[in-house]
Amino acid sequence: MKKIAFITGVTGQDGSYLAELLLSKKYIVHGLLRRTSFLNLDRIQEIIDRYESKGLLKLHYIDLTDTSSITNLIIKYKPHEFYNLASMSHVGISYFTGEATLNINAIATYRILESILKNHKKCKFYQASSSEMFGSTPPPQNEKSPFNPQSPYGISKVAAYYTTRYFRQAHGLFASNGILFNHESPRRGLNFVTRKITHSLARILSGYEKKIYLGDISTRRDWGHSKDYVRGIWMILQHKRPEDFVLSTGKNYSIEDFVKKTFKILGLNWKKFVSTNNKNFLRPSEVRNLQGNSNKARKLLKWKPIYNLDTLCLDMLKSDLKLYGMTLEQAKEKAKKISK
Ligand code: NAP
Ligand code: G4F
Repeated sequence: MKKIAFITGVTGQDGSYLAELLLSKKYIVHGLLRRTSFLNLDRIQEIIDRYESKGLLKLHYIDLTDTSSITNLIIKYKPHEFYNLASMSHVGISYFTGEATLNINAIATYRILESILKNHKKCKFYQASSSEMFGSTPPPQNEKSPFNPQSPYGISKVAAYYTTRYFRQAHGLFASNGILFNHESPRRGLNFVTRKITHSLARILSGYEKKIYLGDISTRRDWGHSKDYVRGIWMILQHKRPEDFVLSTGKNYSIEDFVKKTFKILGLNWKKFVSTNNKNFLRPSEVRNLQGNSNKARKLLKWKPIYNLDTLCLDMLKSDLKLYGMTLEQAKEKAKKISK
């Protein structure tokens, strides 16, 4: 019998890669998405075209503030695995939308777990926890490091993390947290810093923009590739016991390093094209330094990332250049002209 998986946040970066991975492993995937005024299926259009008519991918509208919209689907389809990836995932925006962020990220996790407990206790549950929970705790951070969240987003993720542990410890659910450090890809949202840099650089070369306006570029992150991390997410639910795991590369770089690497691919001097410390992108409190220790996942799950920061930057830049009709070689030629 085919396994059935539910994915909230299927239209997002990780949700789309995870859906592809599970379909390649012969799962039947149910993607749970919210209603938007303009359909937002770009990241999953390819798998919709390939799998929906065969009944292998089904999409359902839900609302994370509406328990019955989720409960009805759990009762009807009895999923083997439930991946809770939906969230208001932008840290900077969470300072302006704190209440909604807590509702979607934290209380919805409680709603889903309570529904699983009442209606389908055998279902395994994955919670998308975040390195942002460590906040000001100095690196390296692992599963035992204390949480010191610095934003409404961080607070919401800590609440969801403990909710997941509570349903595991008090009620015996197979419920696990993946504590994932930053991971990026060509499908990353445009207002996260890495994609903003690669996408804006492609626009500069195409003549649509002159400069990239950033905030604090001295903060440090441990960046991996989403494709590597969704493989780890799946492995966490295949482990024999429900447990919490950090996924990270173990290396960290500043935002400035990311800018330098990306511009270097095209031989451009970044200082001519980047403006920093713009107040629109500064946060009331910063997470300055994230660097994960993922030894537990590497040992118990045999997980390890394939991409490093150089291959990640190249993948993202090439993809954004392609969006603007350029190959890497053509972009290098244009770069020579604009740097004169
Ligand atoms: P993402 O690209 O921003 O995707 C978020 C998904 O959540 C989208 O499908 C979005 O739907 C959905 N969503 C947001 N608000 C919703 C709501 N009110 N109701 C229903 N769906 C809603 O994020 P991601 O990078 O794939 O991250 C996946 C998860 O991992 C998130 O929970 C994030 O917080 C967590 N995480 C991410 C990272 C990272 O570095 N990427 C690291 C640690 C943890 P729309 O498409 O309609 O907006
Ligand atoms: O790309 P960011 O917005 O990612 P952030 O805040 O680290 O959050 C991401 O990673 C978390 C895991 O640790 C996830 F849980 C979360 O969902 C999300 O995926 O910002 C990275 C850094 C920050 O220090 C920010 O202040 O870049 C700095 N930054 C500087 N200029 C900027 C900008 N960030 C953004 N988004 N835009 C700027 O112009």
